[in-house]
Amino acid sequence: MKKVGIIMGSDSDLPIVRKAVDTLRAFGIPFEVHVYSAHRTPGEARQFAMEAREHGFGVLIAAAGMAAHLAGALAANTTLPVIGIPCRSSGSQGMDALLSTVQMPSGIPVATVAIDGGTNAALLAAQILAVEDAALADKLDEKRRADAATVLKKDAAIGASI
Ligand code: RP5
Repeated sequence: MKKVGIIMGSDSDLPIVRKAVDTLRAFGIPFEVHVYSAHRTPGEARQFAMEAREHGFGVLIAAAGMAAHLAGALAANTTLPVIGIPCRSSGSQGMDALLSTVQMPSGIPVATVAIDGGTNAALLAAQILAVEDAALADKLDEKRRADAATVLKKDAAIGASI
């Protein structure tokens, strides 16, 4: 199976990245985690993206806060799908990172998940890999069924608690 590359702009983004890591682990998807900043280490971020395909990656996830250019900077240097996680790390509640990540110019797409959306970033990465992996697609279907069952259990219980 192709690997998922998870890049964060700072180790202060780790609590959000942890959610993505836990989700990928639960599905048995191989991954690598790195700290490369679009601003502080632009050369390393660029090189990682340029070599990602030949190094066996299928999807990249970029987590960054504030003026969050990491996802876009990676996307500029690869045609692998790039998923951006805007992180809440300033007084702007993550809106700064959301707009910086989502407002890409035409030609260089970034699939942006919710502010601090580490779990969905990993699920989207899994769904992309599952296009060519039937066993992984089955695992994703099973998770959807389990999640639905959890909601229906809550529905059954809600009447009694009100
Ligand atoms: C961004 O600036 C990082 O992704 C992080 O969310 C934010 C703050 O970084 P630190 O000052 O905590 O290293 O580039």
